[in-house]
Amino acid sequence: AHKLRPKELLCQLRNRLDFRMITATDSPFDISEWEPYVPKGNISIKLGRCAVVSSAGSMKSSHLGEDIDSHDAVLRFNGAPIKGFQADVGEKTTIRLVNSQLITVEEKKFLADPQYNFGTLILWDPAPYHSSIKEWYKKPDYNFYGSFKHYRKKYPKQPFYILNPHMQWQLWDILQENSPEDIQPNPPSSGMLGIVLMMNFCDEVDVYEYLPSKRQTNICHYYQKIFDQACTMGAYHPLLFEKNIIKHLNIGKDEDIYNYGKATLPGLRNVQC
Ligand code: NCC
Repeated sequence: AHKLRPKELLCQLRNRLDFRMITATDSPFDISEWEPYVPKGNISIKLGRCAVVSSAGSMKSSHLGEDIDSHDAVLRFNGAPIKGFQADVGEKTTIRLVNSQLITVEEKKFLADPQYNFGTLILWDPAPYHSSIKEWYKKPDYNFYGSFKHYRKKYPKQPFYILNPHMQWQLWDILQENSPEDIQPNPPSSGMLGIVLMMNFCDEVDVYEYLPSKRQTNICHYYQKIFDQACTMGAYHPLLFEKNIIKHLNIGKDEDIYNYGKATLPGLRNVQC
């Protein structure tokens, strides 16, 4: 497979990805049972300089907190904590992208831990390859409906969206087309989904410790003592291929990747296609 030039790749991302969130008019969410819980309209946020904070173990002792918080908006993933880690990961949270596994398997914690009450929540669930919303709804990877409704009932004022299931496979297709080998037939990681979402919302995106720095470690997360190389290189998710694409799109300096694990990506809004 031939790699597209960065510019062409950015246009593919801009033109082929459906960034919309599920709304109350999307069947089968258009029934009365869902009416109190599903947002009426799509997410509308326009942001300047943004940061995406990976959950990698190499965030630990990075002292990147201040740099991260200097951005207009910050995106974090799943259960990644702030408390006790401010110096390394900052404390601003504008968007938290959570997978359906987290909110179902860890529902109690999700409903009780105040760290989830900041900013906008966006949920995603692995869908069958290019399935319709209706097909996916019948067999979600994790049945998140109960937990989503419980959270919405408890915190009705907090914006909480569900990402449409088309995007993950539109993105997967672009990853496959631009990779030299067959990639895992599973959706991209939360990391990759969060990065492209921020590229859609923001003028510029700094991504931290997604491309590993000199601090690279087999410690999976900065907040847990679990050792697993697959966390950085990927097992279920085509993480290695995602990272190759992000490296290809980086407009920052290579030294910034080495020293800070920092890659800089242009927002999609300003790309001329
Ligand atoms: O671990 P996870 O990911 O929550 O991490 C968020 C994103 O950070 C990037 N990352 C993480 C660790 C690391 N060493 N290097 C990294 O680059 C990845 O881009 C990752 O996506 C997920 O993608 O949603 C994932 O979620 C966890 C888990 O479901 C949640 O943490 C909730 O408990 C998955 N772990 C397991 O299923 C055991 C993980 O595979 C993917």
